[in-house]
Amino acid sequence: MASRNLNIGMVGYGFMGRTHSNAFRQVNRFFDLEYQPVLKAVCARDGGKAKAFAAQWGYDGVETDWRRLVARPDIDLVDIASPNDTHADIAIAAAAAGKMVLCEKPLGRSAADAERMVDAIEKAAVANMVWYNYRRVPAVTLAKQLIDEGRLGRIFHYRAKFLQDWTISKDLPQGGAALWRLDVNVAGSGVTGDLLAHCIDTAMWLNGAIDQVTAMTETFIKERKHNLTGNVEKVGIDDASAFLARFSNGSLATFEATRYARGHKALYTFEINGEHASIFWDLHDLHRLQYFDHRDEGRLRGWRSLHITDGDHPYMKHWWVPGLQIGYEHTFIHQAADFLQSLSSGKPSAPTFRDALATDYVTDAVLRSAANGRWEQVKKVTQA
Ligand code: SOE
Repeated sequence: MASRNLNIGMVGYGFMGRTHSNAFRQVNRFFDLEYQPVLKAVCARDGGKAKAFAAQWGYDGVETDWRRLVARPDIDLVDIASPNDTHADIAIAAAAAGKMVLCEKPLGRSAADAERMVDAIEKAAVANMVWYNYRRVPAVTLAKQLIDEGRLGRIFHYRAKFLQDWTISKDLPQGGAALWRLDVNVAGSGVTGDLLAHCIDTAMWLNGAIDQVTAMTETFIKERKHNLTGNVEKVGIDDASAFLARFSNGSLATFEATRYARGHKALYTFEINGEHASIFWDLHDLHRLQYFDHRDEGRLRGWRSLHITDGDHPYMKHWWVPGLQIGYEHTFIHQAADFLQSLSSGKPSAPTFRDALATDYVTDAVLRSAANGRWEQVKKVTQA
């Protein structure tokens, strides 16, 4: 039974505002934690929408200016689930006000934004975390355990893809609610920051730092009507992005993301090939991990399809009975649980802002390489 309240101020009411709010509401029902999130206030410029969101998710009240939310003495933690162009200002102000700060990915629109955020957070010494939720898919966490146990041996290859198809129509406008991801001034980049950032975060968590990249990007639809101005404007985001990479451990990688892969909605996959074993994971089948171990007896050797629903699989003892699956929303609940647990243990919950800066360094290098056609070195994050 939780004994300490943690008052949450949520900024944003879109898709991510919902995933985070759901996590805060559910987490104490399934995890035994000292801290209990209390949904104090949701903040959005549109007061009507903020009120509707507050009623739907059970927030006590609303704010229409994030500066007021950040200044409120009754808020312990500011959670940033608003578009990318708001992340830095809110995080820096919240840290200066002594609040804990959680932030939706990517941390900044660029590494320069993210560096300022890391400085502010660390100067204020406040608890922080970035919502790279796919680390907490039980099958992905199991992949991490298997790699850390050395079961794959030396890693040779890492292959990741994140494929979508929702922006193929040239009539789709850019900008404004739901479509800010297509507006470069708000998003910072296209699929590089939105989708590849997930692949990069998981990849570096599983396989260590990335040293060098060479990339290509493309914007297939060059102009779109802008929802806020009503004018047809140049599209500044990358619609597709692919890169080759070298990891510090000597392994080679390919990464690809696009919103133009007809038939694919959110096909995030990765495959890792090691000396002894290989792993494959697929978001459309997220409760399975494919595992091949060359050391198995020859007659029985083959790809195993592990159903990650047993109590001895990561996180699963908190849910139903073996054989019953969980889904996408649970990854956010796991991340909330790990964060709340970290407040009790005093050990940071990854990915911290500093961890997420490393991902922004890679996405910056990818965009630089796509622009100049050369291999780019990736700037390294030093540990604080
Ligand atoms: C884009 O469509 C998007 O919603 C990303 O912004 C999320 O981070 C990803 O998890 C699913 O796709």
